[in-house]
Amino acid sequence: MDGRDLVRAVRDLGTERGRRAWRSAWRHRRADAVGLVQRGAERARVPGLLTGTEPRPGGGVLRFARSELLVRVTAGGAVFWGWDGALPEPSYALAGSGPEPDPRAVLEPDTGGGWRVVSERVTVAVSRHGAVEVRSPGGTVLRREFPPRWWEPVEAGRGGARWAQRSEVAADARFFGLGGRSAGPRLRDGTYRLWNTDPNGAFGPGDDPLYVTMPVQLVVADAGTHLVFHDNPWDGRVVLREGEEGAGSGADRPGASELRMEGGPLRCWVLVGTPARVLQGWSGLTGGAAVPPEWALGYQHARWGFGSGAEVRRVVAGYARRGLALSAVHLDIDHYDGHRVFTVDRERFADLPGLAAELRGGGVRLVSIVDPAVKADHAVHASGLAVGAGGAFVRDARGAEVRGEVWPGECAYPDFTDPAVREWWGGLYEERLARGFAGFWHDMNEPVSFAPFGDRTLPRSARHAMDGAGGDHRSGHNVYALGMARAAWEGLVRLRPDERPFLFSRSGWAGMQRYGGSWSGDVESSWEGLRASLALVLGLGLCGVPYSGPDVGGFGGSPSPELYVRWLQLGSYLPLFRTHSAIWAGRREPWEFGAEAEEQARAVLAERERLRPYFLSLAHLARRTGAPYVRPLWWGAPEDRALRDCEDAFLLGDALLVAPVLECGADRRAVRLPRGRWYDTATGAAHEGPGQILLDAPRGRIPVLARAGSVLPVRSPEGDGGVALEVWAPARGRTGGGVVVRDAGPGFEAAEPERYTVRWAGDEVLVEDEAGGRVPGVVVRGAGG
Ligand code: MIG
Repeated sequence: MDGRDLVRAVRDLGTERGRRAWRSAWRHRRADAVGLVQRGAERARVPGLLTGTEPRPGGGVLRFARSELLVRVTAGGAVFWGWDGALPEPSYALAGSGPEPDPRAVLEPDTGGGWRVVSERVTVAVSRHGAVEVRSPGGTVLRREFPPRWWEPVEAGRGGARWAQRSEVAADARFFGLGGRSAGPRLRDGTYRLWNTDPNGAFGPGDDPLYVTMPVQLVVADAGTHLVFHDNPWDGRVVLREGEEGAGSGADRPGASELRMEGGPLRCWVLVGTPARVLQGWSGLTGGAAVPPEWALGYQHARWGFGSGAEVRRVVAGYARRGLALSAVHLDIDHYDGHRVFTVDRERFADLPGLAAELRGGGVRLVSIVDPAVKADHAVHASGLAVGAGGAFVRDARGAEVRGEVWPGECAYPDFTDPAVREWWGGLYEERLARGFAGFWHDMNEPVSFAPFGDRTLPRSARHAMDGAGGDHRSGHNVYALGMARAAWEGLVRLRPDERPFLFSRSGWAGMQRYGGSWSGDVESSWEGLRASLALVLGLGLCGVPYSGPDVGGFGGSPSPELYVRWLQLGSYLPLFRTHSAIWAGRREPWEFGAEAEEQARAVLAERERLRPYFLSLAHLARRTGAPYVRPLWWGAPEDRALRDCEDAFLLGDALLVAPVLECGADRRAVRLPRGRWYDTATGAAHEGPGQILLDAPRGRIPVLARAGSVLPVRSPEGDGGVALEVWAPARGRTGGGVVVRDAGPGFEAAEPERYTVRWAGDEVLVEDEAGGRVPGVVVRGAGG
């Protein structure tokens, strides 16, 4: 424990909750002392030399002296390989059973005694020592994985193997992903742990790991882009070192990544291609992202500590009176009865259905926080005990319920890796729907158990069903929140089949996008926190989770009006646009920051409303194509190194480039442009990329540029609530176009993409639909220049 933890631990002894947390932490330590098998002496192993091969669909099995490797290239170009008999299934990340093998991909001899599988999109080559290379169709090596090493207990029955694998990438490569990392989006040299963690208080750029970790790396280099996913939820570490060109005596030093896992299968998927292709492949593997309901793309206000229904009414009325658009209000744990999940404090929130209906009349939805831990004295606990053979809650190695300490007091934890438990839990949302809640916000699901020392989660020896496979918390921890999200999603779809659920979760793992999004958790109220919150959204998007956003203003502090407005401006271009704050933090209503800030906020909220159809279209496109709404500038030009290193701006869909102000006192900023013409949406001025320009960024706005030729759906200027197409003129002699998806309803109705082309016809910009028909009522901008 470091000094800060020690101080906290001693201080905690002075409170009842603190004393209970001490007891809980001791219990967990004891549980592990008796429940975790000591590994004893370990023996190291490497594959040894290749002894034989056997063809299989899409590749084959390569036998080595002390291991074997299955290589399979699939029809879509995704590559799977698994050591020691690992297969693609079972997997918590995959949406189905994985793509079919490519019938044309066969294992054939390579030079140097190795073997390879050649396919249209990728070549996989295996050396006779067990190194695996992924090459582009042109033969360039994108990634080289050295033979893995295992460490196994010498004595049988003392646990599985730990393993490590080292890889190399190009010297110019940049690393992204690994889930939500505050230090990103570009992941610099360092160690990144794979263990979902509540940082316990506000976090900044230096805090790692955070709530959502994933063994997913997106690597961008001149030679190409690839995504590598080690499908293994165990605790692990990734050590990254960027390469260097002309290092040492002028030779390149490759980029290096080393993965060390505490257990679990050694298997991985690799996707290669353009960023768009790679993300499309990833969403094909792990499932399309849930499309949030239309209202969840509007502005939302949350607070821990609203205190009462009356205060909620006051806040909502404040927005309405000032004509500030508000889409939803989120109730935190203080609306529960004694912090018990699925209850309501009837004194302070009397008639919640009435409040919900009243807000609904004004177009405002209610969202409920949902914590996984269930207080031991709660009726929900009793109902959980009746689930399946042994009850719904996680047990220890001796069969006793594992108890932890959370907000309600002593709690039990549903085992979301058990299908019967998921079904029971999903049914509990019926109570929430009956109270009038329209959406759900999952918190504390790393999962957290307060502890003055040791890990603030369940003991590693705690048992999980692991969907029939059986396991302990070492394998169940990182997929805990994923299972909770699945339970809620499936329950909500059962309970309310005609509406898409709105769900977002603090913790999660690869594949969580199937059930909803995420948010950046307790990001600190500082300029560093503002920057970190963008890094998280970008990083999660590149790991396949497109819907997320920060607590506007930061979680725990009182931002200055300037910081608040800058945060609101950034947040308004991110999918989840929500302000939130801790019970001890300053207010976040726009009018609390003075008249000037209020006016600036008004413009921000109005513009978000105008762009809401665009966000909805991006949500549908994210599900269909895997492309996140929020993309790094290099998305369409990964070979542009300057873009690769640009971390303070992003693309919103195909049409917009957003350059938030992330520095205190700035009133202009440099903006790096990808190739092509870009219009400053505030002035209409056209700029030609690639290159860097300087733009004004007065307190009231941040630079937003529109790509020439783009088409985006916006709220109609007629004020009738309809959708209009906004089109930005292509450069003369060029054409443009775009894909727009509109909601076909609040449910799962198929929404068909509409494709438009844009061209000059004489002095006019013409927009045509797929049938070549001229589209009327289009707002054309940028045609004057
Ligand atoms: O231990 O529910 O990140 O958004 O307001 C803190 C209270 C628990 C942490 C969440 C935060 C939420 C708070 N929760």
